[in-house]
Amino acid sequence: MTDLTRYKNLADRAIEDALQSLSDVPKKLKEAMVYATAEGGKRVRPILVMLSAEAVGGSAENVLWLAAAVELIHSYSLVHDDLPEMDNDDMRRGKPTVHKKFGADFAVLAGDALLNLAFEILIENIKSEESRAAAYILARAAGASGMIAGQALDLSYSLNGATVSKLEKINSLKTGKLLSASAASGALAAGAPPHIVKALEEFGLCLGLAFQAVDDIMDDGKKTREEPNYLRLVGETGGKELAESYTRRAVECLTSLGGRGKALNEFAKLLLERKN
Ligand code: GRG
Repeated sequence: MTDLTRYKNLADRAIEDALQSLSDVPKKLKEAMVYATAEGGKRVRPILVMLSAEAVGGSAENVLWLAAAVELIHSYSLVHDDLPEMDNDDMRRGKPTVHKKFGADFAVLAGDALLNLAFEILIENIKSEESRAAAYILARAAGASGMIAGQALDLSYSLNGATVSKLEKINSLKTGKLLSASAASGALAAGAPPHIVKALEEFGLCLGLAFQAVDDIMDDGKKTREEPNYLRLVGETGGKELAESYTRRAVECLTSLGGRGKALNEFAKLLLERKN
């Protein structure tokens, strides 16, 4: 089993460095940004970037810029998602949400600034055609036809008329896009050929669907809004079965990588079994 500690530490340090390198940031804004990104996050997306790069013969260190950028985007999305106007959550990662600690005004600003920092990192690291394409994949995935589209559809989706296939569509945007872009951009920046990038993109998408199904099951009863999720639509057993089947689909996408897909395969199974 691949030891993921090294990848998590690399991601933690890259995010810390990115935040520390910021100058002339008002104190409370910086504190909110650090708070939103520090401890507690599993760093799933950065790990996926690094494992995908290694699976195609690249190095984790060389894609740290992508790893940091995707985690900053993910962190901003959580800060905004927790706001009263969205999911209205008081707690995240076992501590008060950013708006509970710093106020909604600073939570909005901290989220904006994290997203902007991600783009600064991406632009600074565009040094080749591959890195440009990798940065673009991430930018598109986070945008109005990607993660934000998923969030928009999610907000207007009610239990009335909900189906698994509609839910799949929303989740593939809301959660799948960023995971898919993590895998594809990591591989692309490491020089993978188009058919491998495509396979990893599909891997990330299926992984995202599995990830969201597991998340829904774990979130049981914590949601304030009666939104459709796998638990409400198909129950705990049905949700687990779906998560398993999405994971199987994800793992099948790794066939073309042969033995080099082992760490990604193990990672997919670890995410399926996770308890937080
Ligand atoms: C633009 C106003 C505005 C808001 C953006 C786009 C968006 C809000 C939110 C994204 C949607 C979202 C929060 C999807 C949920 C994905 C998910 C399962 C998050 C939890 O991810 P983990 O478990 O979190 O990786 P950790 O804490 O480990 O980092």
